[in-house]
This record gives sequence, structure tokens and C-alpha cells, in this order.
Amino acid sequence: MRITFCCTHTKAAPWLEILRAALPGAVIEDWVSGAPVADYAVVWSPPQQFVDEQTAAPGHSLKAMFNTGAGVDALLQLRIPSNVKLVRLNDAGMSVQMAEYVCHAVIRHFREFDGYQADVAQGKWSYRKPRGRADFPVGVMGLGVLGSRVARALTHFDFPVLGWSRTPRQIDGVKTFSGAAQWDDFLVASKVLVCLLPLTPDTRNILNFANLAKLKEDGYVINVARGGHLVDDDLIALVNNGHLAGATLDVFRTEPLPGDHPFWRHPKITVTPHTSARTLRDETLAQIVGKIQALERGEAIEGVVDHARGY
Ligand code: NDP
Ligand code: OXD
Repeated sequence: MRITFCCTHTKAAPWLEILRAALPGAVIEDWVSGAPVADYAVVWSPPQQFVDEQTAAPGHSLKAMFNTGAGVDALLQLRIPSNVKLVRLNDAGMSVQMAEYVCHAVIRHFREFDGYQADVAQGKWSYRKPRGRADFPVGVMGLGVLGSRVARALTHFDFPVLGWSRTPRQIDGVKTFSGAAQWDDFLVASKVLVCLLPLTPDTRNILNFANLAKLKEDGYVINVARGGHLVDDDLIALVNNGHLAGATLDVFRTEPLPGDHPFWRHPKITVTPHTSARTLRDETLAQIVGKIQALERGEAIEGVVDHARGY
């Protein structure tokens, strides 16, 4: 068996070492142009040239490409033959990080910790009136691997939690909505909106003026999915006109976020550098190795991307 590794922005050596130890019979190499066609590929943002070379030969042997992230929007921009399985990462240690990040952002906003920090910096010992938790319904867009974990985590802090997905989902303690028919009902009932959707033609620009204006007064936006979900100027307009109290953003249309982007300096917008749920090398490779072994035994695996659906 031959496995090729093509992850941009990552040093290959430690990944190859773990893969070679886990699959001692396989030939495992960092991809270079002209390399032999592999049976499996481990990828993040590979160039089109990689796909073309690995799939050009008639009857090529490339069976699956394993993405080292959960989001496959970038991969689906490439031309990939339909007989090559695309496999996304299923959790692999990301959902707990995402739950931490979102709960932290919600609680920091709800408890006004930024305000306390600013007061303390000026030597002020001042109290703010406690807010009613019932007035802080949190709506989670996307109830997949990450969104469902986030929604469940939020219920532990007694916030009213709502969730929206494409098809109906049930989660204990979460009021769920689905599809276009229930989109508006979900939005108007939410004050804090958390985006954990995949980026697809249906979800691009979904965080726009018309939709965000439907959130309850003093709403708050947390985008941890993809920058392409959010229309940046619409968010800024709604924060500046007072309808939204602010936002926490981890993902951007251009990453790194350009130095002159207004998000950097907006007093009501918190920015983090796409770090809400990091790919963890050991967990990721353990999952990929398990799936390669399952495929070699002819078994079905989880996380195969539906090209037409876009996730
Ligand atoms: P999943 O595929 O497991 O879940 C996607 C969810 O979104 C599902 O509930 C799905 O509905 C719902 N959905 C998809 N399309 C629509 C639609 N048109 N309308 C309503 N709901 C829709 O993905 P994950 O939870 O694993 O990951 C979600 C995203 O998070 C990734 O695609 C990635 O972009 C982002 N991400 C960000 C990271 C970061 O560090 N910032 C790290 C990892 C991921 P249904 O249940 O009906 O299928
Ligand atoms: C992912 C990401 O999709 O890191 O895994 O954003």
C-alpha cells in the first residue's frame, strides 16, 4: 500500500513518522510532483496539480483522500474524480475545543467580563446588574459533530439553547428547527447566534444584514465556521447601529485577517486567529489510520463527503 501526504502549511516529518509506525507495511511519502500514484492521500489544501497527477492514469489506484480538517469547502473547489472518496475529519478532539471556545465566548459576553476588565484597569470596583439567563437564548446553526457538542455544552449553563440544521435533529434540552421553513422562527427566537455550518452554496453569506437583523435586540454573533458565511460590512453596520451588541469571530474571508481590516480595531468585535478547534495530530492520524484499515477490510467508514451536498 502506498500513502502520499500533501498538507500545505504543515511540516511533513512528524506526520510521516506516526503514519509509518502505525502502518509498517506501507510506503508513506511526502508528495512531490512526479511521485507514483498512491492508494490513499492525507491532505490539507492540496494544489489541483496534486489531484491531477494522482488521478491522471487510467484506472489510477487512488481510493480516498483524507482531509486533516472537518471543513471540506476548499477541497471541493478542486476537480476531483467522483470515484475518489473524500473523507472529512470526524471530531478527532475538535468538538471539545469548540465547546470550550463557544461557551467561553457566550459566558464572557453574558457576564460582561470585558466591561469588568476595563473597569478594573481603571482601578474601579463597580458592579453591573446581573442579566437574566432566560433572556439569552443561544441559537446554534449546524447540529453536526461540532454543533451538537456545542449545543449540549451550552445547556449545562442553563441558557435556553436552540439549534438549526438541514434535516430534523433531536438533542436533549435543545429546541431544534430545520430547513428553510423554520429558519426565521429559529432566528427570531435567538439572541446569541453561533455559526457551525459547513460552507456550501446554500450557506455562503448566510450571516447577512437581513438575517442578522432578525435576531433579538442586542444580539451577539459567534462565527467559528468559515469567513464566507459572514458579510463583514453587514455585521459592522448592525453593530454600529446598535441592533447587535458585538461579535466574536474566529474565521475570515481572507486569512490571516488583513492588517487594515476594521474587525481588528472594532471595540465590540473580538478576533481570534482560526484557533477555535485545532487539528490534533495524534487524534487525527489515529482516526485516518483506523479508516484506511477499515477500507482495506472492505468495511464502510464514517465521514465520507457527499460531493453534491457539499459537506
Ligand atoms: P457536520 O457536517 O458534522 O455538520 C454540519 C451541520 O450543518 C449539520 O447539522 C447539517 O445539517 C448542517 N447544515 C449543512 N447545510 C445546511 C443548510 N443548508 N441548512 C441548515 N443546516 C445545514 O460538520 P462539523 O460539525 O464537523 O463542522 C462544521 C464546520 O465547522 C466545518 O464545515 C468547518 O467549516 C467548521 N470548522 C471550523 C473550525 C475552526 O477551527 N474554526 C474547526 C473545524 C471545523 P444535517 O444535520 O441535516 O446534515
Ligand atoms: C477544519 C478547520 O475545518 O480547521 O477542520 O477549520
